[in-house]
Amino acid sequence: MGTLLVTGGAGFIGSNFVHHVLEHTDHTVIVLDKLTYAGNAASLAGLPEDRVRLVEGDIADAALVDELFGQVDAVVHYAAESHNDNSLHDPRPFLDTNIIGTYTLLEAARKHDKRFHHISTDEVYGDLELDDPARFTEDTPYNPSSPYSSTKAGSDLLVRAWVRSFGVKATISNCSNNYGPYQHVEKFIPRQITNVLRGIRPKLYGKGENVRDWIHADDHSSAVLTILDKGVIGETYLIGADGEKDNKSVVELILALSGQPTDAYDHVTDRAGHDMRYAIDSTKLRTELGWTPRYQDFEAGLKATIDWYRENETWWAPAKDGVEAFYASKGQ
Ligand code: NAD
Ligand code: TDX
Repeated sequence: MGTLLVTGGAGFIGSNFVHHVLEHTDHTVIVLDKLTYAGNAASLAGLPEDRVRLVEGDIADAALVDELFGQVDAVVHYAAESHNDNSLHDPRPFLDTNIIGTYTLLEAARKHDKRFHHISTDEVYGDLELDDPARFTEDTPYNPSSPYSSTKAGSDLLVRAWVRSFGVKATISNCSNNYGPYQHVEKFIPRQITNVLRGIRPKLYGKGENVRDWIHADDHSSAVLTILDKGVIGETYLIGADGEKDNKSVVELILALSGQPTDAYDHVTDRAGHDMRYAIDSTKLRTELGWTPRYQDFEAGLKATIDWYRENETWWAPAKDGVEAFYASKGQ
């Protein structure tokens, strides 16, 4: 039992992790979150106040970070600028948070000698061809495509350097695309679900052939707890649940599960530099640390996610119009 500092714990995956930790462990949690457009204190509503404290602040604020590292046993670092489309529009915040923010945390981990787990993405490996049987492994060379993924790649390399040069007790995980509750409506699955709920046609970039390897956010959380518990310092673990789907199939499934005709969507302008396919081989995590995902049925997980958005309109509605106006300005 101990206290975890969770950066970005008011975001999508971070808040799912906080819920998971409260349910499955005795840890207490301090969330450090800047509450950017992507952070939402409401994602932590209802959790016991004696076990979760939200501190509003920036991971690049060295004095605040230093103070908080003195109060915890370990740190799990989710905070990031996370959306590829935003990084194509305005890359600067991605450098500030993903690079300088991670650097600031690593310096505190070094000073306080605290266990540090860095959350990253499969996008650092670039993309795969549709007809390539290969999947990403921990040995795949880094080859990021977007300003977002290149700053995540940079942050991973900083972590590796701080382990090797300064002996920081860090691990890294690179996970595939997450879905589940509390995901911002700018992202693919919640955008299409809330479009259907609002009577707007879903928007598919390009032909919709691009493949993503979907994992439920709760499975990502259990994998991170496993790595915190049993991971070897200095190691990287890929997290994935064998959930490859092309975007067109996902839109069609959302429409079918919502009782709509499966062709009731629009093709819109493609994303610049759009990665074709991501696919994770998570053998190392499964065999060396004994992790397995719980959500094997994508259709059931997607249906539960659609139900969550239907029942939680007050959570997502304030962001919806602004997001759609932004996309409309880009023909998307
Ligand atoms: P998100 O955008 O939903 O949440 C990010 C959170 O970080 C928000 O609460 C935001 O307020 C906070 N934040 C941003 N800048 C900050 C700063 N300077 N200081 C403190 N807090 C700040 O993102 P997400 O989808 O939950 O992603 C979380 C992490 O998981 C990221 O590191 C991302 O790279 C990684 N990841 C995401 C996915 C995915 O499918 N979404 C997949 C693999 C890895
Ligand atoms: O309206 C849309 N239509 C569409 O076809 C949107 C928003 C997206 N797409 C496509 C683009 C991608 O091929 O859907 C796919 C998924 O898009 P996003 O939800 O933006 O995710 P992606 O770019 O794959 O990145 C996500 O997974 C890896 C997260 O946003 C990252 O933070 C994570 O690192």
